Amino acid sequence: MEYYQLNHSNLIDYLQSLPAVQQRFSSFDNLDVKEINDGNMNFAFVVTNKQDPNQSVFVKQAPPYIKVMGEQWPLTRQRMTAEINALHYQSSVCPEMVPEVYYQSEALSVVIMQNLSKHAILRTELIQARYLPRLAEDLSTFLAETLFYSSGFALSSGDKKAMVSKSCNQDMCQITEDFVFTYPFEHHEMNDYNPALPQSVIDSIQKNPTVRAQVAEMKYIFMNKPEALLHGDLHTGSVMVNEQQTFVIDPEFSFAGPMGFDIGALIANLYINYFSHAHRKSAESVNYSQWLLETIDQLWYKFEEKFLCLWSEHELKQEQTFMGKDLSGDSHQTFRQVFMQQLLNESLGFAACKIIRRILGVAKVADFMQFEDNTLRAKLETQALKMATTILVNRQSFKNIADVNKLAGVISSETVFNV
Ligand code: SR1
Ligand code: MG
Repeated sequence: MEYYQLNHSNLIDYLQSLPAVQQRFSSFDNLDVKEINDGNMNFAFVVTNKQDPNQSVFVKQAPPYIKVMGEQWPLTRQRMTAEINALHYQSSVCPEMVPEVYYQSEALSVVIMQNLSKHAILRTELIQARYLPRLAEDLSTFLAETLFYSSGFALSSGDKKAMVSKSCNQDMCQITEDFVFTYPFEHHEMNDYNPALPQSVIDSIQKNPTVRAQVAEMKYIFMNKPEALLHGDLHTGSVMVNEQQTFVIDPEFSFAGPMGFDIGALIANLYINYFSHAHRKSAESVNYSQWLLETIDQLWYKFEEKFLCLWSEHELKQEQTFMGKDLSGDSHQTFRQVFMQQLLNESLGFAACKIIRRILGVAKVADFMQFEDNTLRAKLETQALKMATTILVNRQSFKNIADVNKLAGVISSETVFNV
């Protein structure tokens, strides 16, 4: 089938032609089509049976350009192939946290899936200071399962290499290389600075050789360490939640990369949200800020525990170990500790780059943009930038996440500049 764009007038006929979708609706006579304008890159629709709102599907189509920019910003449709590949992989290892795919077409770059009508975007919930008791538990499970089972600890050498070559998502990786690791750190025309952010604060990053060298190191790791099949854009806008369930959506940036990139993305966005709450003095805000730090702590420790557990269980089952027979009795333990420490350091390095790009780069986040007072926003951005540069430059010396949380607490209580 040749590619064509789905829209309000052809979508229902298209859905009705698909047996996998036919069974989702008792009738096609009274369907409501609602375009969802949240995303920047793709077209998305929710189609609902007006007579029974429980019957609904979510339709996502990648056009051969960036949706919000228009046709003059071409982008291959490879991202939908990557998303379909990732959704299948993620649901094979962690089915309870990935929306069910009903139908996919690489020719039309379309995926039709479960509509998460009872869930909300995590970023929005965090901005509204909602407590989510399952968050750390669920996200640590998602990270541990998706990262472990696509790593060289779980896959045979041949399967791992096949996974890497199948998961090249060149165009989206290029976007990340430019918009996360390059433009925010130079004076690029695409950057967008809060007018109230002092130039000295911007210069303390862009003109700081130590920071620039560390960012270059993170970019190099991003480009050269195909450790596992990543989600690739795991910020809090890629997670949907309610009090009972957590879903991870939107893996169009998926590729074989360093594990710390996914972990760091979540940590970064939780710290960004932390700085958006921690300046408030009410008891509710103090408690919520504390909950955010506990969530970050739990996310890392639960991830570490689950990842190590999957690793030992796998080796017991296979009766084969990654590093061969342990002659001294503690070589495995030593390697695992070194591995997890290195992963924590890389996660912190990536988290730092992700925080900085959301402040100096073009792609902003509502956690900070909700503040109409630019001076207040600049104060919070300055705190977050200080946090990011400190963890970036000292990432090797953090031995646990509790010390990173302590740093966040200290920075959020400092006066960063006179406002
Ligand atoms: C132009 S950069 C757009 C950003 O949005 C996506 O969510 C990715 O994070 C990407 O870097
Ligand atoms: Mg996205």
